[in-house]
Amino acid sequence: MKKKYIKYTNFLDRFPFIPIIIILILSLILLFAFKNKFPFNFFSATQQQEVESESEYTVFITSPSNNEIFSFINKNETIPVEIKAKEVENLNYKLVVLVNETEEIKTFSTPPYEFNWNPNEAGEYEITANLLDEDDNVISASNKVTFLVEYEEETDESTVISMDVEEKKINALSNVQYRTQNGEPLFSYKCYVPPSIDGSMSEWEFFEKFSSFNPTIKKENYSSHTDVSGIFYSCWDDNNFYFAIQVIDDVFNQSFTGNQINKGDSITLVFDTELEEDIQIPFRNSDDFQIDFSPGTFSGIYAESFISWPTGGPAKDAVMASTRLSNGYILEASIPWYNFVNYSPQDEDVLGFTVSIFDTDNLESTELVISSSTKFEINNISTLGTLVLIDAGDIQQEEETTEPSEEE
Ligand SMILES: [Ca+2]
Ligand SMILES: [Ca+2]
Ligand SMILES: [Ca+2]
Ligand SMILES: [Ca+2]
Repeated sequence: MKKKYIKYTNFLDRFPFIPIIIILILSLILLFAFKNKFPFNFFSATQQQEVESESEYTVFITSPSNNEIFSFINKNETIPVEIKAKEVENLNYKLVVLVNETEEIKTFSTPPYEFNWNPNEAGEYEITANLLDEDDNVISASNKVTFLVEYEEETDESTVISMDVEEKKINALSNVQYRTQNGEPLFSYKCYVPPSIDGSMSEWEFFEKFSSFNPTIKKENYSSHTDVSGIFYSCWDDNNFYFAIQVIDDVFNQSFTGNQINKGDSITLVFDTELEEDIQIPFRNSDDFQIDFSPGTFSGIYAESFISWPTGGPAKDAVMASTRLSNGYILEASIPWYNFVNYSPQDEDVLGFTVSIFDTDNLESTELVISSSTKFEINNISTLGTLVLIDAGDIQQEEETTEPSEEE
């Protein structure tokens, strides 16, 4: 038998790699078609995409970025808005920034087109910017940027020690005039055991915590709690006023001493020890005290205090300790009451009081101040908030015995 030979073998049999190449080319074409339709980040570097799209717009929002999530802890925090506009030659044009298409949040007539916007409510927002001519016709519209704002639940759980103490607080405030318009009063409990001034906050959990600081001086610079925020505790006994503050600050900058402390990262306490008598007087007198505190440099210069009103000089026999943290610092201090001339503390005393955190990051002097009162101005006593001294019994002792083990 003779086998039947196929004289000419199939073209593909001779070159078996050709179909593979065709498949590869087809898949590449498909990939590029898909990529143009769905320009996901994993197909190309994000950076490149942004540059490409920016060039398509005359007005382009560079901050916030699309799909950015802002996790805020207080209602003062803001969104940094930055817009780039090119070829705006007509001086009568204006740039209007809109949220959710209709709400105008800012109008610019000249660059730079930068500001901080306070959303004040959680939610998803869309921001756009329009370049308008004299007759409010839209000359150019920007890209649309969507972002999310969320607020962590603020847990300023004012430690209810007992109903008696709550009654004492109400009682202390019912008989006096104080500046309700400058914010809620702070309460300072009597300490039966003085806190150890060691730069550690461990013993302060028994005392009332304050963290709702408000931007006051240069407040237009306020953006977020990571720039500057704080947790403040205080207590008192017959000898001293004590406080501890944990400051969150992204850039630590303090190289000043003495009466220049406030130019760097620092704390300032202002007391008016005759609040009721002076309630109509905005300027400082001899019963008002401003004490500035520096945590030091953590490399050579120690923590220090400076009474910048009414005297000028370190607080006598004040003890301070500070600790550098990766995102800020702790300052703890005791100040003998004899620095407060003609004043000695009594249960249920109501004082004018504000604690302020001065923040300097990259400039030569103060960039922002946040305060416990809603307003604060150096020299203006009428901007002070309120501090109430309360003898709530030995709360340190009680807490230790009633809550033996909090952690499992
Ligand atoms: Ca301590
Ligand atoms: Ca800062
Ligand atoms: Ca006064
Ligand atoms: Ca700083």
